Amino acid sequence: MYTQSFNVQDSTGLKSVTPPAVENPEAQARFDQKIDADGKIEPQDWMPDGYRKTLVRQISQHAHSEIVGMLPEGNWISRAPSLKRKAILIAKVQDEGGHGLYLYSAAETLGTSRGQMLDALHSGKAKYSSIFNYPTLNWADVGVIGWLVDGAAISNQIPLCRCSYGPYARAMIRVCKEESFHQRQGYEALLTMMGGTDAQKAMVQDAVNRWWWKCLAMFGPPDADSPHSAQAMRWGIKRISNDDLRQKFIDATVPQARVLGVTLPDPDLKWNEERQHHDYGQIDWDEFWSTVNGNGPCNKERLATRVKAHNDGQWVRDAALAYSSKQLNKTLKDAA
Ligand code: FAQ
Repeated sequence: MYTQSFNVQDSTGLKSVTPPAVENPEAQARFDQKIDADGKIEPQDWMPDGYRKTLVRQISQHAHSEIVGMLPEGNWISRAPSLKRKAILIAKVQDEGGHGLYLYSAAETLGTSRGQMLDALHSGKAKYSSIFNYPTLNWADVGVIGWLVDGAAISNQIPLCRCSYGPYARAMIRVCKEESFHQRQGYEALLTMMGGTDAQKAMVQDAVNRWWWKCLAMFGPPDADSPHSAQAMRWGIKRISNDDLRQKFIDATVPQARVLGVTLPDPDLKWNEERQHHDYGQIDWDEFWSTVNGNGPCNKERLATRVKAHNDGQWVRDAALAYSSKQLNKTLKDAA
């Protein structure tokens, strides 16, 4: 359903960028050669400063998204409608926490510590996905997050399995396998509700109406307004542009909505025979930027919850450090 294929047109509308200054011509030539040959850059390899910074920015934002992304669904663990749904939801939320940890580890290989990344999140300097700043109002929202939010995340993340930076690409392979289970469990939960009462069906449609446009915005600004895309694609970090991924996601989701029996809330959504893609309506980019800049419905609550969880966990980090220093002292004493 969500493939590695390149069956989208080459992006032509990317914002143009000035190539970064060359810091070390010989090393740069070796780096360029590897990128052109579709090779992998590893932590010990020389890399341009801009490449390192772009990766730390993207991977840490991605890690923060996974961790903050635990919150909207986590709210529903104690209210899941059955033991089976509760067990599935606990496993899913736990997986998202694991994804955050692989990603922080991948970013650490670039020389930025987890403490620095978390400080940037907690002080509001670092971004995380806009989608996690909206509330989960009823149980259907949990299914819709699985189907649409995880579906959008997979569409974006599958090409990252071929990212030019080795540790990120390898982390993404496992993440995508788990996201695939997340998408399916959400879709299956919604299929069950759509076979239920009229009230359940209305609940699913209401959740789809509230989440659809927000999911389309997850892919980031249009190519023409995306400051990072052109260079990130030149470096083989991003493989498919924001607009092309958005299009792929829409084309994959329309038939799934039909099977489910819901209407996607866009009167302009229709198949375009000439383009062999669906046309779709206008995304509200003002709302997107307002949310990204901290003014969405749940931004303050999400950040406060993360900061509190981090502070409440200080004793665990202190205990782990005290234990490891005790072990080190013991080893040194035994060796003396
Ligand atoms: N939200 O030039 P571009 C998940 C920012 S994981 C907030 O296009 P880029 C799993 C962007 O950072 C979801 N900010 O930037 C899950 C940049 O700001 P900066 C997260 C956004 O990096 C499911 C500025 O706009 N996935 O859902 C957003 O080339 C269910 C300009 O944008 C990833 O992070 C946004 N939606 O492309 C968990 C995947 N879009 O840094 C729990 C990896 C853009 O200049 C439950 N990341 N911005 O201050 C990426 O692929 C890319 O970073 C993009 C953005 C595509 C997100």
